[in-house]
Amino acid sequence: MGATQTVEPSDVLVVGAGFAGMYAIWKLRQSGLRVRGIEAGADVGGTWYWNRYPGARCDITSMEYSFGFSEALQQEWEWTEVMAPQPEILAYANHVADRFGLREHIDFDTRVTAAHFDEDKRQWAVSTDRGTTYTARYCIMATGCLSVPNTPEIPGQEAFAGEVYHTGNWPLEGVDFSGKSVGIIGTGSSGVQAIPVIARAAKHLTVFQRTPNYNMPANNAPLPAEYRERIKQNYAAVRAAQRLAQIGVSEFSRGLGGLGSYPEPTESILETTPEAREQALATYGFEAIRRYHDLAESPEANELACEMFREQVRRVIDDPETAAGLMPRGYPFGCKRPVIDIGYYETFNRDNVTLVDLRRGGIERITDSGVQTAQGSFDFDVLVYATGFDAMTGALLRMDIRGRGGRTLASHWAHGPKTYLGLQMSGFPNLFTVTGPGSPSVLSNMLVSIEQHVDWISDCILTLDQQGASTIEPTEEAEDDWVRHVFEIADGTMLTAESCNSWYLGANIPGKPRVFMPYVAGVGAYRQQCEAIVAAGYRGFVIS
Ligand code: FAD
Ligand code: N01
Repeated sequence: MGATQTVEPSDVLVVGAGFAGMYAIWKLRQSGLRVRGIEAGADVGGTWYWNRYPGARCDITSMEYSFGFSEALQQEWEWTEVMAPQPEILAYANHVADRFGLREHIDFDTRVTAAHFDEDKRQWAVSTDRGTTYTARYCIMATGCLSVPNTPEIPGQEAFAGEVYHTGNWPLEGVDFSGKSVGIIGTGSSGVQAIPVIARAAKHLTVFQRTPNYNMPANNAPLPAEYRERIKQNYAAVRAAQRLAQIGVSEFSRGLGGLGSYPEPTESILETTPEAREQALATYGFEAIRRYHDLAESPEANELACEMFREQVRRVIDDPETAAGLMPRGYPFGCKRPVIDIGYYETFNRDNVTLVDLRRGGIERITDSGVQTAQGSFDFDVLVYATGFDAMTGALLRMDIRGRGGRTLASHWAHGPKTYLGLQMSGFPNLFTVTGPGSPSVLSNMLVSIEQHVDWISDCILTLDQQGASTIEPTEEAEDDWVRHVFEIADGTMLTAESCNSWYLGANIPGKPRVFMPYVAGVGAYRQQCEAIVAAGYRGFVIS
């Protein structure tokens, strides 16, 4: 594999030092295993290390988007906002690394380029861009679902003479926008978070929007000390509830003060009158459509809600043409990951912000001074790509991963990702993925899913060691059945609608197979299946 230096063997290699890799290193070391972490970045934090763009923050309550494995940790850490900003989440990651002494077990600034399974030695050989080769019995890919920024290929890209940034790979030292004109491409979660903040800092901001979203207000706020204490006192119950909840967020946040929560969906929109809908809009604004429980049940119900949403855009935006440009159309509410915002729509009422609705004429090329579209050219000093990620499979497929018989992961996944439980692939023994495709993953509170996967993997490795076994991998049949199951339960829902071009489906990357990747049954139901499979002697796996 062209390596020049071999590192001392480990029991387990962990690739990636975001929350998944950090927890995996801690957990497996608790069991006395020799563990080595390898991370492309210069420090821990993963998502929160790379995504330093202005406005970045989580969109679920931080009291829940945090580790539950250590009572001392969750009692000592003080979140200051309902949804913590990126610097605070990164500080938390650093605190976890310091507290549990993780850094000494991680090689930073090191990117894994290949991982090959040696069938004779029954071990993985992992090579890196530093020319090092690591070997281990087990390899855990904690490489992240949203860790490969996507920069779309647009003609003329290299010609732009100003500064260029991507939200998913933001400079450590930050960016000074003062006195500068800025163009931003993309209005997904990253763009929607960054746009209001950049608009306040820059001389002028031009927003290139291809698809408007159904954005919801974040309802962020400073975290009252009393609320924080109540959650802390109830943490055991909060964590237990998360593990069984549909998306890994407990009802406690709502019960304990209603912070960061949405209205309960208690009504049928199909049974409302126009007057009742008007009343709901007047009372709840954009969140009015959260009140209805039947939006997923029929296209008619969904479209009624979408029309309410557009009406609210009309009311909030001063300029009718800009309002029309911000109105989502032609795809259902709920088919993409919900986007939460803080003052996004109001930003378009500022004098220094211009919306370019690309539905009226798309981007043709990037020039030395800006962007040329079919509706005119726009010049600026700084270009920001908020164009998302090659999600879920991107980080794994960028490595040359080879299992039994030299079979590549790229060929195994040629028609879309195939896994058993999102944890393992047939023909790739002792290789594990954390929050891999085929698990609830990005449809859940990721910290809850990360802890569940790492615990499962850790138990699995210890079980093998106790049995004196050396390899585990799923059967092809179990993998095929799981892939079919994952597809079947998503099929027919809004998530897979023809009109939906979400990254869940890989639709944001040209040429990527259109396959719905996460598992929609929910965190609790999935956990129960994982546990039942273990209880049945690792049903669907071959242990040898
Ligand atoms: P990551 O944090 O992505 O870490 C993976 C690490 O692997 C990275 O550091 C990367 O450098 C490294 N790596 C990848 N490939 C290689 C390689 N070949 N060699 C070496 N190292 C490699 N989820 C939620 O549940 N709630 C939220 O509110 C939320 N907000 C988010 C906001 C943003 C801006 C983004 C981008 C994502 C958000 N997510 C959220 C999802 C988030 O990715 C997860 O919550 C979580 O942080 C993922 O942790 P991870 O360790 O699995 O992956
Ligand atoms: O990426 P996205 P993101 N020309 O793929 C546009 C998590 N996250 O980084 O919709 C013009 O959602 C693209 O347009 P379209 C969260 O899971 C969470 O924003 O394809 N435009 C879209 O508008 C999230 O879902 C938070 O038509 C182009 C945008 O770029 C995930 O990360 C914050 C284009 C990409 O949106 C990804 O979010 C941030 C082109 N050629 C991220 N190519 C929280 O708040 C792409 N676009 C927790």
